[in-house]
Amino acid sequence: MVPKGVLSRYGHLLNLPSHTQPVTLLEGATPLIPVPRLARELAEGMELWVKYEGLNPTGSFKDRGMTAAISEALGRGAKTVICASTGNTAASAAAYAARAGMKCIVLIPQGKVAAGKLAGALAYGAQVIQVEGSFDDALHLVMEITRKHPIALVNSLNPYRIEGQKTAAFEICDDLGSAPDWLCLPVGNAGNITAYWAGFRQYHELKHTGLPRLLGVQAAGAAPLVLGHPVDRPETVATAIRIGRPARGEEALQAAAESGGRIIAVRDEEILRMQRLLAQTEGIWVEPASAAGLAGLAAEIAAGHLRARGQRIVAVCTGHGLKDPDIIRGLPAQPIVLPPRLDSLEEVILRL
Ligand code: AN7
Repeated sequence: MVPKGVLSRYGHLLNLPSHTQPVTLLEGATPLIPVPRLARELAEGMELWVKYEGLNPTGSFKDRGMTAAISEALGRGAKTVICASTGNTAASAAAYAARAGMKCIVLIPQGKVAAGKLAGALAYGAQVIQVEGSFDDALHLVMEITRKHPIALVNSLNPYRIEGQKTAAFEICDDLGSAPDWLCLPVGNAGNITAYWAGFRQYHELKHTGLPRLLGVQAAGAAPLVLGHPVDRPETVATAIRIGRPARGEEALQAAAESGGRIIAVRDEEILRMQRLLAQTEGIWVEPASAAGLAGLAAEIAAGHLRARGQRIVAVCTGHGLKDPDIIRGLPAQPIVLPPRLDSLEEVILRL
């Protein structure tokens, strides 16, 4: 089979203008991995899968929407694209812009972007600007500047980002044969949950695949959709979702409610515990934000709010663990150092 990106696989289902000129890194077709050992840790009799979006070309789900947004911008003749980002959007925009031969400018909150994401944006040749403020400040700036200058905005306010990101919902239905009972995912700027809901609804109308309930999960220190008001100084270890004014917040709340699901918050400790549990029971290492969906699922099951028995549940793990190596370097378990001697090695091994 010839490898394809999401536009050639699902383009006929996406609302993209005819001037769109495909720019792809063969994103999508990420694995839906059964995680039975983790499932047993959380509840009896539940079927659980991880949609491992960290395996996209730049290491996050953002590539699905970015192939669409950059393809549209290129076809329209844009020379420069811009975005605000907590990191993954920046790396993705930088890569697709490079492939399209366009300039890319990214605004990131100073000191709050994980090392692998900043490195990516620089490696792909973007002009990186650190803003002395939050993601929300950066997003405000790029919205203003794109009103004044002919620069294409590729944040998820761009409708083509949502079109591209719908393809993850299509893939899940194609892999399972129908929609799962629940879809759990992290929520930051709220583009992804909006796109999933649009994708599931479209597929259901077309193929009667059913609809999942959505469990959107924010970090407790950055949970405007749970609190019901913006958060001026969002804080969380999951820097990807350190967002206090989600651009598509209303749509996210509506999607969750329409689906019969909800948006909840989990503490940083729960996120980090789930990151470790997933890596150490299933061999799947994701960045902290990406463990939030599963952490929320675990919390809902433990609180008796979600009966998991007999349910088919998909957790979206949005970004790769390699994006944020510093989190792991801060954990108690670190390498030990030994002289190159057999007796020293034996001593350690016998203690394990
Ligand atoms: C790994 O890159 O907002 O709710 O600027 O990187 O659609 O925002 C990233 C968000 C979840 C939340 N998981 O998705 C950005 C940015 C990871 C992320 C989210 C992000 P949205």
